Amino acid sequence: NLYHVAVVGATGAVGQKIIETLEDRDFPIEKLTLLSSSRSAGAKVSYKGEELTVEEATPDSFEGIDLALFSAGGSVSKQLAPEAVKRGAVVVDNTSAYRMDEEVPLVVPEVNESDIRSHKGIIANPNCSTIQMVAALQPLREAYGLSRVLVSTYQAVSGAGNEAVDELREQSKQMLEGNNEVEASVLPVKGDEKHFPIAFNALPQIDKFEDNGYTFEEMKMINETKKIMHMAELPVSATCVRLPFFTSHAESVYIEVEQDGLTVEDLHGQLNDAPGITLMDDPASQTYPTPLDAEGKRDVFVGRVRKDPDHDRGFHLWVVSDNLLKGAAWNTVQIAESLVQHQWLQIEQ
Ligand code: 11C
Repeated sequence: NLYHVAVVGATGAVGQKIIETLEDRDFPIEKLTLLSSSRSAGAKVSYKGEELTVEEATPDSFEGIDLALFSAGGSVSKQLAPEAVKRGAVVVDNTSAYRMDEEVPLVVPEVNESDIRSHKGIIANPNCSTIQMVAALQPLREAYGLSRVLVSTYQAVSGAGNEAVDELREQSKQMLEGNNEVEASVLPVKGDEKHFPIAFNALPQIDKFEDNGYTFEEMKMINETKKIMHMAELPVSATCVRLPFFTSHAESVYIEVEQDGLTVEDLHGQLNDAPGITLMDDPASQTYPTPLDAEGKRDVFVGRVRKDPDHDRGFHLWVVSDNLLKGAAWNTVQIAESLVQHQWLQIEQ
């Protein structure tokens, strides 16, 4: 079967990667419709050697669409995803608009692929920093149980979109020329009251603050992890930090497992056999993944596996993945492939 697919947000950082990934995977497409806000309509994007014109997304754009991949911000998804579903499309949504909705499966295929089956038209793609962490934790949880997760992130600016990438580039140029009074108008988060330079800096704020003192990004890691892993009671806490590099998020993850007496080699064994995981861990040869290693790759890379010096069931991991691929476009296309493979596109409810 071939499908009529729409990409909503086709000119954005993630939308572009979705189009590239559909092409790389030779996704069974009969027709590809590229949609965006009116601001970007008219732009040309190439797909399989053809120049396609991006059109403005309206409710009627979804007539005849089988599968719509949304990545144009939460408000666009809130407004248009139900319109797409009404017209018979299945939506894979990359925004936070529906992730915590009980009716909407939140899916990382290596962890909970079968949740897709119960969709009612919308499947949510988790936050990038959550996806790579749960993909790495799943094989360990299956083998040894999991009783606690503490994570600190080191996140790339592309997670905040193309404007943040441009801001890092511009500030870096200016600072290297000796001008330290650089202008900041995007990071840490567009629309918040204050902005700080990201070049040669570290910003312990990703997204806005919630009333409990955590940022929304930190709360996403906490809440989404519990939902994806079906572990509502799992203790999870997060500190999310933005650093001045372009692509791939890195994470220092501390976990406590349920089984006693495990070794680093035991954990290596599980990670080596896990789908979508590449283990890069050999301190003797200085082997560990960095954001540059992960850039452009679909896997989640794990290294620096260590046993906690004071806790027999405590382990530390370093988890790195391309935030625009596994963290967004690739996970979205994986969900789309799963919908097609299992014939879950038809809504039976
Ligand atoms: C960042 N994790 O790096 C965010 C971007 O909820 O899909 C992903 C936003 C989302 O800024």
